[in-house]
Amino acid sequence: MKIFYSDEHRKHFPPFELFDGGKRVPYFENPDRMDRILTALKKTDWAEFIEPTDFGLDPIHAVHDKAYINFLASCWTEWLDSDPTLAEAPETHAFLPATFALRRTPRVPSSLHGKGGYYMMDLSACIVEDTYKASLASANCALSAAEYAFSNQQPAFGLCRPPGHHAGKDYAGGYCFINNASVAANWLSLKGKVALLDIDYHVGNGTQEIFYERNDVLTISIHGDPEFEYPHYFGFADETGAGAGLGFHRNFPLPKDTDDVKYLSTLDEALNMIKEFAPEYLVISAGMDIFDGDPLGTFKVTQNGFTEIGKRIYALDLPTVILMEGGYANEALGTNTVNLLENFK
Ligand code: SP5
Ligand code: ZN
Repeated sequence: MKIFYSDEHRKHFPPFELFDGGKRVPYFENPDRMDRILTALKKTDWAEFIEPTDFGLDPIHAVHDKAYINFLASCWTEWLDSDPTLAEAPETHAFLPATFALRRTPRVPSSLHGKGGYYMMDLSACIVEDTYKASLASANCALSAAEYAFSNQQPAFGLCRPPGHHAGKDYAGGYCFINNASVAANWLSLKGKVALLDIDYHVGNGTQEIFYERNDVLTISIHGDPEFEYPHYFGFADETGAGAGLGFHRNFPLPKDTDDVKYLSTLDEALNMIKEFAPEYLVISAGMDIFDGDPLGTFKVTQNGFTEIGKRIYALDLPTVILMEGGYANEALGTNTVNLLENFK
């Protein structure tokens, strides 16, 4: 199986994030996650690693607001230039907003810190020197996998970091800056109908927003119920799309302790919707944080559960682009990823 991967992500390693209640903790979405997956994939006899191609900014601007992408590009240097005390130890800092544009005022602020609160949803999408570079490389992994799936009508895996599904048209959040899966799905939508299934433990709120009024890309997310889980404001069952997109979005919010049996029966429902939609391409936002023991999740999906999930998705028999999203039980990430992918080898 072709695996699109770039080492560019390594320097995106913020020294901390702010957790529930403002607790300062080490950054959960760390480069070690990729190392665990790389090690496990290299032990198989079917993983073939390929550097992504550079698709430029057009396919990213097709999904994201240009001014937001400009903010990502310039935020770090603008911040450093504005505050000489940062230069003494820049690696100990990460840019986060101290104010938030509550319920989205329409005016885009002109100041850096105003923009921070306008373009960021939470305190986990910390920006450091190479965040933008890493995010572009991650999006290129997704686009390269999509192009491979299109040209060869074969599955491909984008080992993307940072992840993408929480990033909206004009905001970062939840470790995500560019919505890799949406960029890939939008690129594929020019070739044919696309279904995008998000199995990350957290709702793919960015993806939901980006395609909410479209009927050419069916989006489905299975996740921890926002009644109790991050990101709290999206992912409810009654959000089903709007305008032309009405009926083309579906959320499956699930309770704590969801196990293999419950998860797989929900997955079957989602897969049936996809069959009925009859897409030409399938994109999977593959988060591993549904795993029993993930520090950011509450589900109880087992390592065999991942094999079974992969098997059922594979049975749809579609050119499938699988893209890495979350997953923070680092010791288990390699096995879980291999288990999901080996069905497609
Ligand atoms: C891509 C992805 O999986 N992003 C997830 C971002 C989650 N950030 C939320 C932080 C809130 C954590 N609450 C954890 C409670 C642990 N007991
Ligand atoms: Zn997640």
